[in-house]
Amino acid sequence: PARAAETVVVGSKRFTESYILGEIVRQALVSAGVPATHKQGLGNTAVMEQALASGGIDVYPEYTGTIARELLKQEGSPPLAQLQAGLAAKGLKAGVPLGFNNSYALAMREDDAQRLGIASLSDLARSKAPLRFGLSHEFLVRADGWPALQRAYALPFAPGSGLDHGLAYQALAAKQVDVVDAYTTDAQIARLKLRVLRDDRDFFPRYDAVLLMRARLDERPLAALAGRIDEAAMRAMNGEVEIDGKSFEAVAREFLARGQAAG
Ligand code: PBE
Repeated sequence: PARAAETVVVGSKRFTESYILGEIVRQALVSAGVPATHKQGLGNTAVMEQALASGGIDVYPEYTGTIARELLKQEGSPPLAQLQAGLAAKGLKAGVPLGFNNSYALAMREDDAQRLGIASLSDLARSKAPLRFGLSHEFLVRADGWPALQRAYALPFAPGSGLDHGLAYQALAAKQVDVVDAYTTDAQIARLKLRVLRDDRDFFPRYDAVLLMRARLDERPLAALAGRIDEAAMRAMNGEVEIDGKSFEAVAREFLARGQAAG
């Protein structure tokens, strides 16, 4: 008898967008006849890399800038093709560029930003206002995170202790903190009327969403996802979960159904 196809294990990081994309990947595989499960919200980048290395997962949604800085310790904004050699040395590959960039940025409440005249990170560095920072745990320690950003702009602030990314927005809304690290496709940016500060020294690389996977995984069943999600579409799906309260599963299912209809 034919052996049952091996189940592909999809992973996701611990924030809304990653859960949605992980669910899209799982459902796309199942639709293509590939059995797949989704281990949701496993942790930060280091945890995900470990899970791929140990075989705990086979694929998860990641971002080119994160692969460059965190996995490969590369500078600049290397395009996908330039990441493959370094990934291959780790038994990994990246593929299926989804079609959007999701960058780190610093954000403030729009009214504060206006009152203080802060539009860019250089403006922030010049500000004498006693701003309280609410930065996510991972941002505080990443190569493309706070320590290097503080040096690049000479930011005269102490960041305080780390917050969960979702809780940082709640703290900002409750005026417990004044500056957070945002992800630029977060639905909370518009919802909470935040201003994303311009990165006028081009500190952050591009963070194009891709799928990071074990080198031996057959990515062909996922190829149709390439280029299918632009920034507006990703922001809208993040909002369907965070603002409208839909499940990751439903948002993914509706996304894939739209693709079917479009042919
Ligand atoms: N991002 C933007 C980061 C966090 C900020 C989604 C590219 C990441 O998960 O690596």
